[in-house]
Amino acid sequence: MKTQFEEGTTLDRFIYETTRAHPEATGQFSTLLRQISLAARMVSARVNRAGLAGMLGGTGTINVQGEFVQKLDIYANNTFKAALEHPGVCCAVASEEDEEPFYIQSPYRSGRYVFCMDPLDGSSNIDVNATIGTIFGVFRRKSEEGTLATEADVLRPGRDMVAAGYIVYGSGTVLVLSTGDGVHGFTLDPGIGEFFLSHRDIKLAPSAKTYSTNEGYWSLWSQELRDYVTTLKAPGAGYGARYIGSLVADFHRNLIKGGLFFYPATTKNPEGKLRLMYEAFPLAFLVEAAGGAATDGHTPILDLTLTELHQRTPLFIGNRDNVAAATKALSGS
Ligand code: P6P
Repeated sequence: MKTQFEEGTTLDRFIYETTRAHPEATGQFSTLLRQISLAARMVSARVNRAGLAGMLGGTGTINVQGEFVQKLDIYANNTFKAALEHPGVCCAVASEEDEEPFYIQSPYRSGRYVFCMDPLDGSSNIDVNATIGTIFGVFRRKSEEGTLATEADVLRPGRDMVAAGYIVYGSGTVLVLSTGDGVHGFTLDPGIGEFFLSHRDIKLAPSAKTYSTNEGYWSLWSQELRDYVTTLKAPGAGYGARYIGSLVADFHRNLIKGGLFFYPATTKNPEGKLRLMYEAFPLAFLVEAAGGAATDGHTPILDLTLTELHQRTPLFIGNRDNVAAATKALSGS
């Protein structure tokens, strides 16, 4: 029987009810979700005080992506890693901020799950108070629990992902999560530090009339993509454009209101800019669970396999028919 969650359900109750439906559950997955919630609340509190707590601005360092690291990036990265290390439910944490995976070892137990994350996506927007967020995905390890995890546990096909979500730190803090059975959103009540169900069973309509991309790269796009976008802008096509420049915020708007987001391959970034493991895979997991689709312009994102930790990919994601139309246009057919 599908558990119906009424408004006012806390995230904790959602976790309890969801895992209760799986008698074989050992409690590791519940603990993992609770630790994600804890880290999310800690990062939310810090992001919302950043201006006051001297957390704005850069650290003066550059990360493995060659991106200028903001103080909040480091705080978010360390906070999620610390929350996931000691409970013994994770064996590895792969982060946009770290060149190599963080393999959990003694004195902590090497647990069942591999956690991948962009700890603070859109961080270039921090100093202008635009919405930023954490994107994460979860795999079940392949190697034996209790042993040191290996690269084979981390470099996985997208279809191996068992859960994914994100937290947007905006006008409110919203955690959106799927464990494979629907997509649900929880809004933080900062007064009591609890997430409450606010977006039950998010579903995307087959199509939408919004597109979201950085058109400043027009001259770097393929001719097929320019021709496609021209049809969206044609008189009477009825499309609107929205672009924040923070993937997690652009995706969240489109998940709630509908829309096609794309960050394509360009002559400057032939592999695209966005990362496969901890941006495209989690968002593709969510969008498919909500009835949408995600491709790299040709192949469903979740059909791809990670071969390099920080591998990049073009990304077309959103309502099913919009993604299909864009993908068809890129094929030149
Ligand atoms: P551009 C933010 O830096 C980010 O990684 C994503 O969050 C966002 O979608 C993209 O880059 C924006 O890139 O080239 O449009 O500034």
